Amino acid sequence: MDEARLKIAVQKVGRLTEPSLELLARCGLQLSRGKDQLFAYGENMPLDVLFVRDDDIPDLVREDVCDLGLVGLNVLEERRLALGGRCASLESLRSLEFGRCRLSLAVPKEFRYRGVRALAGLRIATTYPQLLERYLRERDVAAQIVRLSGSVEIAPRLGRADLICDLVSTGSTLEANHLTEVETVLQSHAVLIRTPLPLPPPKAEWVERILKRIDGVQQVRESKYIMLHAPRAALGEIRRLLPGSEAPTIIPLEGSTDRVAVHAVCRENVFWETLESLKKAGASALLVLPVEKMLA
Ligand code: PRT
Ligand code: ZN
Repeated sequence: MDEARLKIAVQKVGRLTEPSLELLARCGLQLSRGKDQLFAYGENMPLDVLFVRDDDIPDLVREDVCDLGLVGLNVLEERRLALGGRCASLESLRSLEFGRCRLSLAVPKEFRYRGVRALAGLRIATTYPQLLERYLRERDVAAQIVRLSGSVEIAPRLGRADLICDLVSTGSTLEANHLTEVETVLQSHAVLIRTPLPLPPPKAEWVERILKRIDGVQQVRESKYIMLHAPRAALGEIRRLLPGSEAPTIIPLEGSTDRVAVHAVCRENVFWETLESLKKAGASALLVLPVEKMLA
């Protein structure tokens, strides 16, 4: 493998695979091979993708096999805790908008939940023993942690635990297993992590470029470009109404002394209500466009 090229670890098959590849594609990366293989070559950037199990990503990055990784905060934090101080240098560069979920405590429907403190002496099944242990320790609760490698949601029914600590997104898995969510242990989302070792300048520069592009991608999701015509006298009110915009561009209109064109980037979604208010304030010829790319 070429040492001058960056390597990023991405989940091979799973919930993070598609959004991770989409993010990289939106950052401009064109990959030469399908995701079924272990490795994909970046054709237009010195960035290659290594497809692995998500649980391996923190160590691949920590051990400098990969320079970057896209992984759930839940997996990263669990590994950090398991390694103690040895993992402290594993730096999370960006919080990403995908992979949102929470690690929660959930009890069987018939369980009479009376707060965390009342869990002392009970058995809690989880695949996240470190995060659960920290949560319980911080609250001074002496419960027993039952470490499982999967199918946590059926542990209470099998008599292996009194309650569970598992990832939840929509809640339908809990519902299907007659469990009720009672506490959040960790709010999670995907993160971009980097090697703790310093990178040679060309690689470090590419990491900076990629970070800027990621910021751009994350910003444009909600951003809109808005164009309208307005009487000069209404500009104050119109600027006040434009959601999350910086200084707009004001352009004179040919053949008109009192009307101008206003162009602005709004870093929030523009709703119909906003357009209606703008119209009421005197705006006309309103146009809202999606923003494709943004570089601060
Ligand atoms: O093979 P590999 O080890 O790579 O995959 P995996 O099975 O460990 O991971 P995968 O693909 O299930 O999840 C990868 C990452 O996605 C997790 O580490 C989280 O960061 C994130 N994520 C987001 C989730 C969920 N949402 C999620 N809902 N991971 C798992 N779940 C599971 C949860 O464990 C439960 O079984 O989905 C079920 C609950 O979902 P709801 O929607 O019914 O609440
Ligand atoms: Zn996994």
